[in-house]
This record gives sequence, structure tokens and C-alpha cells, in this order.
Amino acid sequence: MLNAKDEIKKFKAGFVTISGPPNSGKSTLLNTLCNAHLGAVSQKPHTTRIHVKGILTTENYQIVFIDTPGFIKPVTKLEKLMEFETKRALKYDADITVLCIEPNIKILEKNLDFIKSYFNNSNKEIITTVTKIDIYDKKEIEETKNLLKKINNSSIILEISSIKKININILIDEIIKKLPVSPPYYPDDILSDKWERFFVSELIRETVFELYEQEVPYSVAVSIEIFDEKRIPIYILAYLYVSKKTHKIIIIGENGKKIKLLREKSQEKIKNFLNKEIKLEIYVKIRENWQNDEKFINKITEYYK
Ligand SMILES: Nc1nc2c(ncn2[C@@H]2O[C@H](COP(=O)(O)OP(=O)(O)OP(=O)(O)O)[C@@H](O)[C@H]2O)c(=O)[nH]1
Ligand SMILES: [Mg+2]
Repeated sequence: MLNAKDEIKKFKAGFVTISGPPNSGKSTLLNTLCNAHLGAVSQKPHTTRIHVKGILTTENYQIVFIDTPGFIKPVTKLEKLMEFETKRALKYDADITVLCIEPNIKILEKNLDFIKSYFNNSNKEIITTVTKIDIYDKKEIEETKNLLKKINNSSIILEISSIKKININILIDEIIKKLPVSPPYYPDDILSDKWERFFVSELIRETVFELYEQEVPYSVAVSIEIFDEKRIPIYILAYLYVSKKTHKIIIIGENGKKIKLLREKSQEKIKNFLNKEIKLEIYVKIRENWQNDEKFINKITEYYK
């Protein structure tokens, strides 16, 4: 018979979706929880397009986090895919969901309907996190918590900061309490379900979000055409697709200065991520209105899956 000590030792494992309004800090939380740069992060909303799994394994548990795109009212086919990715992770994949809410009343009110329907449609345990508390004052954090309690008073609410690592361990403890007893889903040395090519393309896309304004980052899709590990340094050729001619001109910039910066910054990030020397080349291509071209979207997300 099992004694109490053995009970504690029982291995726990499960899936945890990270959801919430755009720009609320979901991907940053994934990266902090997994201690790796897995999700693309930017100051602009709708950075994440496809779900990304981050796997945290210890002696006693394995948590498979699923970062998802922010809540979206889809218009284009790409946005429909983003919405599908969010809903799929919520409905089928997760044992628990972590809802990320930035304590900004204006943004919160804008997303209230999404948040309400999230609580109504989820049949899973929800842990609500009020994010980025290092940059908000107490009053705003309290107001947010009160509003959230009005919507749902059964979910735990934790105040967190992923950047300052505040209450991250408490969040992990709360998740472990709710995790089912189960063998691990992945080998203990696996950090994500995605291929290196995916992270390489996302690091380039993240840099595009950093360097370009307005609609340009949303016009960009990245495809890794060559990833040649036999060459030293590793040779990577990326095609950067834009949906308009004018965007190509903006991406390249005067005398090619802007794309040079994009190449250099992306190369540095990829080098740090892979921990290997690399040589990156980027070609810009026009693919008009690709956001509504299902075939193209499938091609571009082929190695994402
Ligand atoms: N100060 C502070 N900023 C944060 C924190 N977490 C995230 N941010 C910033 O908030 C912005 C959005 O972060 P992301 O992690 O990309 O947000 P997201 O929810 O994944 O966004 P989408 O994928 O676009 O829905 C970035 O500029 C982050 O650096 C935090 O704990 N503190
Ligand atoms: Mg994100």
C-alpha cells in the first residue's frame, strides 16, 4: 500500500494554456516560466500568430505551457487561423488555463466581452494573473482585480511580473496543485514542440516588430528557405514576404540601411539562441494579400506544426 510520502512523490503532468487579450504579456510569461526565449515578444499587439509549447520538467512534475495568440476579432484568413489557435488550445489541449490581464482599465474594458466569454466557455480550471505589476500603481491593480472578481469570483487572482520575476514561483505552485497525476508527455530534455527553424523565423519576425511601425509588421511572413548546418558558420537564408510593394521599400529603407539593421539584429539573436555562429541572409519578396491566401499560409506554417 502507498504511504503518504509516496503519494507526494507521485509524478504530475499536464497542459497549461496561457491566454488573454493582445499584448498582455503572455509570451513574456512563457519565456520566464521556461527560462528560454521561446515566444516572440513585442510592444505591439498580435505578435504571436501560432501556439508555442514550452515544457518545464523537474523531478516531480512536467508542465507543458501553451502560449497562444491574443484574443482577436478575425477578418483575414491569417487572423482566422490565429483565432483557431487560441480556441483550440483552450478547448482541447489544456488541463488548466492561465489568463493574463494587464491592469489597464481602458484596455480591460475593451476586452471585457472576450474575458467574459472566456470564463463562460472554459470548462477548465482558470488561474487569473494580473500582469506587469512592476509598471502599474496599486490603485490600478486593485481596480482591475475588483473588476475581474465581478466577472468571476471563483478564479484565483495572482499579481505577477514576468520581467521582474515577481510571484512566478507562486504561480507555478498553484499550477502544480491543480495538475493531474500523470506520467510525463515529453522526454525531460525537450524544451518545446517546435523545430529550430520555427524559432529562427520567429526571431526574425520579432525583430521586424521591433524595427518597423504601423501596418508593416503585420504585412510580414518569414520563411526559412535554407538552414545549412554543414556550413561553418551555419548558413540561413530567410525569405521575408510582404503583402504590398510599398512595404518592401520600407523594409529595405534608404540605401538598404534598414534591412541591414534587421539582418544584423536578427543574426545576433539567432546566434545567441542556437549558441552557434551563423550567417543570415534575408531576401524580401512581395506576395500580394498573402494574409488571405490559405495555400500560402499553410506553406509558411508547415514547419510550425
Ligand atoms: N514592465 C513589464 N513589461 C512586460 C511584462 N511582461 C510583458 N511586458 C511587455 O509587454 C509587451 C507585450 O508582451 P508580450 O509578451 O509580447 O505580450 P503577448 O500577450 O504575448 O502579446 P500578443 O502575442 O501580441 O498577444 C512587451 O513589450 C513586453 O516586454 C512585465 O512583467 N513587466
Ligand atoms: Mg505573444
